[in-house]
Formats: sequence, structure tokens, C-alpha cells
Amino acid sequence: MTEMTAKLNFYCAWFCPFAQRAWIALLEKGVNFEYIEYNPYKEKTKEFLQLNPRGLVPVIEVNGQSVYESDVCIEFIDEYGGPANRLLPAEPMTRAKTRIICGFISREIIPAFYGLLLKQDKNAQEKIKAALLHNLKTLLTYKPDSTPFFGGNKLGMADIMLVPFAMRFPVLSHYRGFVIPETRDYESFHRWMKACKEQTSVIKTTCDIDKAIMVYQSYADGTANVRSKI
Ligand SMILES: N[C@@H](CCC(=O)N[C@@H](CS)C(=O)NCC(=O)O)C(=O)O
Repeated sequence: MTEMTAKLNFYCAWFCPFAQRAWIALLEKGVNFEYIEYNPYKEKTKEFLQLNPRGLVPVIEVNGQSVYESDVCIEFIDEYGGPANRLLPAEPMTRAKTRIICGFISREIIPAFYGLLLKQDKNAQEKIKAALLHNLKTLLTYKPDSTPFFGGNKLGMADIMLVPFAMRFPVLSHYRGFVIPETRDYESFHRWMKACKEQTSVIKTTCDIDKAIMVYQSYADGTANVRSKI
């Protein structure tokens, strides 16, 4: 059996932005998969820990082997799904540049997202809000003005890395009053967000924002026992 004809199991939790990355990638590539809803906060079975020793979603399982870590899952899905509809460009230089953007998102945006939710001290929250806005502005300098997405006219890996978190910014607004200004500096972010929200893969994987807000309640009130998201 070749890889592409093997059954692909996708372990996902509906609320998880990391899992949403892999889910969008699967839909973008048109890969056949079975969606398995799995909440690792409720239980971590022996079988699940064999698939991912870290006990986190997302997990992709093919032929009894598994990959995890959302960025690795996106790249795996891109290669597994064949050359059509690439999520990472084929050309080495643009491919490397896409990875630079993805690295920036992982290092400068995601930790700020969780930091803002988890920090209880008001001054610390204000500092993170400012840093998040600053980092978003920097991130936008990587995006061409002439195209809707980071890599051109189609949703690609950099967009997929960011969009599940950007869609959850209303969680930050709800708990921390974080707002992305409607100013010239962030015009490009708002246009990008609108373009992403029109993508079928994004629409199909988007969870109800009110439910997402509830999920993050314990993060925001300081009662969650959260491990590092970095
Ligand atoms: N670095 C991981 C993070 C994944 C992650 O934190 N997933 C959360 C759900 S949103 C999880 O499985 N948490 C279970 C736990 O911490 O026990 C990735 O990129 O896939």
C-alpha cells in the first residue's frame, strides 16, 4: 500500500488552534482523512501516548506511524498530499523565507497570545498587549501588499500557522480588552483576516467563538494548569 492510499487518522480537539492548523492543511490539500475528536485534557490513553508521547493534539497517523507538532503536521500533509496545491513553495529561497515567517509566528506571536491570557498582573498584560501589536506590525512587513496572503494568491503555510490564533483574538478582546486598531498600520492585517475568513478550509474548521471564549476561562482567571505553549 502506498502512503497516499493508506488511511490517515487525524486526532483533533475542536477547540485547539494548533489542531486547526493541521485540519486546514488537510482540507487545502484535499487529503482523505478520518477526523477523530480527542480531548487530551480529559484523558491521555496509553494508545494516544504511543502516537504522541507529549500527549498533545494534533496527531496524524498513517500506517501505524504518527507525526505531531502542528508545524511538522502541516509540512507532512503538504508532502503527503503531493505536489498540487503546495502549502510551502517549491523554490528553495521562497521556501526558506516562508519558514522564516513561520518561525516568527511561533516565537513572537503565539507566546504573546498565551502570555496575555495567562498573566494576571495588569502591568504585565499591558506590556504583552503592546508587544503583540508591535510583533504583528513587524509580521505584516513580511506580507506583500499586492496579494491577499503571505505567499501570494493562495493560502499557504504562513497563513495557516497564524490564522487559528488570529481567529481567536476575540478571546483576547473579551478577557483582556486587546484590540487591533483600525488604523493604517494594521490595514493589511484586517484585509488578510477577511481574505482568510472567506476560505472554505478556514470556514469549515472554525469553532464558535463564544465556545472558544469559555474554553479559555481558566487561562484568563489564573486557575488553569497550563504547560508551555512555546
Ligand atoms: N506545540 C504543539 C502544541 C499543541 C497543544 O498545545 N495542544 C493542546 C490543545 S490546544 C493540547 O493537546 N494540550 C493537552 C495538554 O497540555 O495536556 C503543536 O504545535 O502542535
